[in-house]
Amino acid sequence: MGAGMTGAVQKGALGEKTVGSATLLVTGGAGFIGSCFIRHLFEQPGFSGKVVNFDKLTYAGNPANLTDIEKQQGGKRYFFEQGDICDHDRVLAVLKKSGATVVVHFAAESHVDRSILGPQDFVRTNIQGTFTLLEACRSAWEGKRDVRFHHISTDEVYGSLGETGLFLETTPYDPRSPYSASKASSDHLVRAYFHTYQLPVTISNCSNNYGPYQFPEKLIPLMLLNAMGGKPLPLYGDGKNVRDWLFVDDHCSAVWSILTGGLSGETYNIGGECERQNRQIVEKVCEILETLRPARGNAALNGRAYSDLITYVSDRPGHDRRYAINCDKIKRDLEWKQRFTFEEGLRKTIEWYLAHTEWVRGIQTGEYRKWVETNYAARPVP
Ligand code: NAD
Ligand code: TDX
Repeated sequence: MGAGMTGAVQKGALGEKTVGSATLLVTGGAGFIGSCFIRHLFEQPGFSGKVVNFDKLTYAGNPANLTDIEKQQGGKRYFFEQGDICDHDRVLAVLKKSGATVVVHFAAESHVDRSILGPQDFVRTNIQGTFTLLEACRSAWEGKRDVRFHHISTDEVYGSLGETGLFLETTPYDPRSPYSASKASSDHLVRAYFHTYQLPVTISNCSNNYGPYQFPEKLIPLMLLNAMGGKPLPLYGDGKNVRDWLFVDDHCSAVWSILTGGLSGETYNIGGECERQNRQIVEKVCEILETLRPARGNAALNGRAYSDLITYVSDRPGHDRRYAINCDKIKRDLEWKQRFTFEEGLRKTIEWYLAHTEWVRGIQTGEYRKWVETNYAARPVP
């Protein structure tokens, strides 16, 4: 276990020069958002440092998400370490060997429906794993300056909104699923390490992401691939639950802004300012798909339109009704803003899935099929 950090807590920002020349340990870098973030780093003009991607490669982790980076930077500025964030000795050894001074912590079990069917992995990875990482950083960084632990969290920790209102950084936590409860718990641990041990930390709470490389258990890629295959598009409940959608590149640019300009001990909300009901999302996916790959040319549709596949199924237990983020703080303090409108981001996403059939085939393995059977066979139409 780590010793205490020494010295007064560092309140300032690290700055682009410090982060730009550092070695970053990115946990969960083989997942959807983590891989996009690593790609984003190497596209940053201000980044000349190194990246260690520490990932267990669960069902959601896929080295194929970073084939391009492995080719361009592998062995020079990009290094992959397969490992479990719950393994203290391994994490500490990698931290020490790499000399990483910035940790960007994406690794998590991330799917709400899986947390309902099997919460144990969520408690282990999201809580125990975050605790283990914090302990390893406390130990490896003792006496060091210019270090930073950035924790990636979610808007789901704030609970469920009614028709009005927005989540602020100061909104009290009210998680309602095993997933959000485990993320809330990890956020509390991160804050506790700041106050108790002066570990320099930042936290971001982000709304729903979408974009290329997202595992097709989540709403948008699931609906897209089902539509292409002529399968039902299963909307939970009345389909009117609201999420705030953010294109994944915009999430990554926000994390970069926080790493370089964010103040230690601070929390930043990140959102798309783009509220949509689930049924509107699915209708939009069908609409764009009709323009890019008309259903009449798709034998699996058998004469139907994509939207004819929309099916209302039984609801997710404890289904949060509405999420919506107020992200004024990051816009004001760090001059971040979203670059992609929902229409642009969604079109780019759909074009990407249509162009990457090999990636899609690779993902739709036995494990994925098993999940789809488990989750949807138990969901009769109400
Ligand atoms: P993902 O499920 O696509 O990827 C998670 C990654 O973590 C995978 O590569 C997996 O192999 C790895 N991982 C899981 N358990 C691990 C362990 N014990 N040790 C090491 N690696 C492990 O998730 P994502 O959608 O990219 O989400 C990344 C982070 O962002 C998560 O912390 C999630 O809570 C948060 N987040 C996601 C969204 C979203 O809409 N997807 C929104 C807000 C916040
Ligand atoms: O088949 C489906 N039918 C359906 O109606 C699926 C998979 C989802 N939904 C609904 C449930 C939600 O209201 O769509 C909405 C989005 O569902 P998910 O894609 O599973 O995302 P959500 O539960 O909102 O959580 C996501 O955003 C916050 C991420 O998975 C989390 O990791 C993140 O923290």
